[in-house]
Amino acid sequence: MDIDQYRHMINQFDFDQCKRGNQGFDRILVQLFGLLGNGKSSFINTCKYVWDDGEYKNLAKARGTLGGATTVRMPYKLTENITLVDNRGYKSLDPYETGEIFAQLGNLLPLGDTVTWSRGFDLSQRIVKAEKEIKTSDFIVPVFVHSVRRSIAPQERDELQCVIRTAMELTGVYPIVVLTHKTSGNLTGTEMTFRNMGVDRIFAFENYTENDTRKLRGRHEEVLKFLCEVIKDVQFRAAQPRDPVREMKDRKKFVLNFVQAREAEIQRLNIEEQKKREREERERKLTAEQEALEKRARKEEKMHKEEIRKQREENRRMKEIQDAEFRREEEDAQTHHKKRKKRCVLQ
Ligand SMILES: Nc1nc2c(ncn2[C@@H]2O[C@H](COP(=O)(O)OP(=O)(O)O)[C@@H](O)[C@H]2O)c(=O)[nH]1
Ligand SMILES: [Mg+2]
Repeated sequence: MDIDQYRHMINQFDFDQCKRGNQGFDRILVQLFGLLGNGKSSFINTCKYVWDDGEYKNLAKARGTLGGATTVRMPYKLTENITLVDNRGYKSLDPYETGEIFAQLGNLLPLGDTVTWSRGFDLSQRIVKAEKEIKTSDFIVPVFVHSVRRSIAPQERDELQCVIRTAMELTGVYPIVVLTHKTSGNLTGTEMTFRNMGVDRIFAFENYTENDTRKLRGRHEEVLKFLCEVIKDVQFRAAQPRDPVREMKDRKKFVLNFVQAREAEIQRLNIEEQKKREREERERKLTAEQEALEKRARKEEKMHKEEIRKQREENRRMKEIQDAEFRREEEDAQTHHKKRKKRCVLQ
């Protein structure tokens, strides 16, 4: 296909034209998710730039500092039937952030709303509250955005795989992976990492950015090809019997269960931590008591030894006194005896 054919396909896409009709769907929601600063907003800008074919605009507010600044779940309409969503990027894959990711991906939180990471059951409450505002007619296509500049550590690989698998269970489809910065990193290695996670649709791009807006046919073509692949995927999935209302309910149930399991796990970990702290405190007290006892025993033994030493000293002193007394008495007796003898001689 050439550029015009791609454009035609994208422009013509309509759920009414799908094999089984629209089945209740009226829009493809290309849901971008991924770590902060990996190029989600830039990819939206790129898609808009290519599709609108006008001036480059930083519509999705891609940011250079701290890797990104998207805090609102923003929709960007591409065609009548295709909208791209710039979901809030996350910093880490902790259970709170992943809970929010799944709520966003499941389209359970309103578009255009500020996304805040929340603790406890707050997320469940927000999902329940948002229920009336959310359209069930959106057909979700999850797209994970990752920059090849970022290497993936082994532990992160497992976490990523878990997030991608859960996204698959939630939306019923393996997320498409979009690799950005394709000319300035280890593209082959990164592709391999995602393939090993079970991802089979990977697209690599060099995004158009404010510093790089020169239109390139190859780049334009790749973006249009990506959008056509999204459409083909949707057409394939929409050829099966679908029920958007039930699917939305299932997604809601899935995320609420996730939050509940997360809270139960956090509670279990908290109890374990509390028990560990109590055990450590008890052990610390026992050790302190033991040490105090030993210290007292050592002190008593020292005092006892000191008493014995003093007693011995006293005994020795008494003996010396007695000996001295005895010697003096003896000397006195001798002197007395000599005097008597002398007197007798004189008489
Ligand atoms: N050279 C180049 N820069 C990119 C590419 N994608 C994103 N950037 C830059 O990377 C930074 C973060 O991108 P951004 O789109 O804000 O990331 P987000 O947080 O995922 O939305 C911005 O400075 C972008 O200009 C790319 O493919 N090539
Ligand atoms: Mg962003």
